[in-house]
Amino acid sequence: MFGAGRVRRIGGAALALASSALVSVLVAQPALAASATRTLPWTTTSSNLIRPNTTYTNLETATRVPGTADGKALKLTLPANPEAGPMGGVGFESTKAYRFGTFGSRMKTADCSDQPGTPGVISAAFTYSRDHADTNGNGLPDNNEIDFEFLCSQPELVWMTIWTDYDELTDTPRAITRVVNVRTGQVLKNCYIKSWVSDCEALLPGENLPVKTTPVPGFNAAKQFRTYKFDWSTNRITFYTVDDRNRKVVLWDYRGPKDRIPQSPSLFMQNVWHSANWSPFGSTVRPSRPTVANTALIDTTFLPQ
Ligand SMILES: [Ca+2]
Ligand SMILES: [Ca+2]
Repeated sequence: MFGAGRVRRIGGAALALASSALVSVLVAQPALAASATRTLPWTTTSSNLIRPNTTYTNLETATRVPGTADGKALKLTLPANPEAGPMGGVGFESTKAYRFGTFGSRMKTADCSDQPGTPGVISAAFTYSRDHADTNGNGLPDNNEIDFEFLCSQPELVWMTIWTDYDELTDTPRAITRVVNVRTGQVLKNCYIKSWVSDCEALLPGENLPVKTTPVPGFNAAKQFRTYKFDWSTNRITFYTVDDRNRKVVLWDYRGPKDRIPQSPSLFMQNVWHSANWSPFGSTVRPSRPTVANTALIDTTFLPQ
C-alpha cells in the first residue's frame, strides 16, 4: 500500500499523504440532502465501496458482537508496538470521493483503560482529500479534512477538526478544532489556528455553537457502541451523536466563514493508529507506544448515496 507516503507532523489529525500510485481518479458527486445515506453494516468486508489503506490493515468481520445491531462488526485492530503515525496504523477509505453529504459510523473506539501508562491510540472517522492543490487560492496547499477523533486515554472526550489547508514544508495549518466532554456537555476548546505556536485566532460568528452541549451521562466512546455523524455542506458542518433511542445530541454546529469549510471532493476514512505526541487534553504527558493490540469495532459505516 502507500507505506512510502509522507506523514504530516501535526498535533491534531496526523494523516499520511499517499504516494501518487494510489491516488485514484476521483469523481465529484453532486451535493446531496443530508438524509441520503448509504449504510454499510459490515456483515462482510467485501464491498466495492471501501478498501484498506495501510500496509498493516486486515479487514475482518467479527460475529456475535454484543451491542451491535446485527451481531457483526468490522474489527480494526492496531497490533502491539505499532509505528507512530496513521500509516503505521490500520484503516480503510471509501473507493470514491464525495462532495458534501452525511458521513459517520456506529462504533466502539479503541479501549486502553486496562493498559498501563497513557497509550497514544487514536480512533478516527473523517473525510480527507489527497488533492493538495491550492484550489481555494490562499497560497497554501489545500487540506480538505473533517474529523471525528477519540483518544483512548480520554474516552469521554470527542475531538472534532475542520481543516482547509496544510503546508507540509512550513508545517502551517488552517484548521479549527473543538473538544467536547460529551459526558458533561462542556466545550473544552474551540480554536482556529494558523500556526502551532501562536494562540487561537479570535472566533468569528457561528464558529462556537452550541456553547454547551446536552450532557450524555456515563458517555464512554470505548465502552458503548454509539453513532457519530456529520452533515457537510458548502457553508455548514454539523457534528452529532445519536443513541440507540435515536436521541440526537449536536456536538458542533459550525456555521463560520465558508472559506474555513472544505469544498473539495473527499474520501471517507476510518482508522486506528498510534500517536506519540498527541497528549491528552489538559496534559503535557507524552503518550506511550501501546504494548498490546487495540481494537475499534465498527457496527455500521454511513456514506452519502
Ligand atoms: Ca489553499
Ligand atoms: Ca453491523
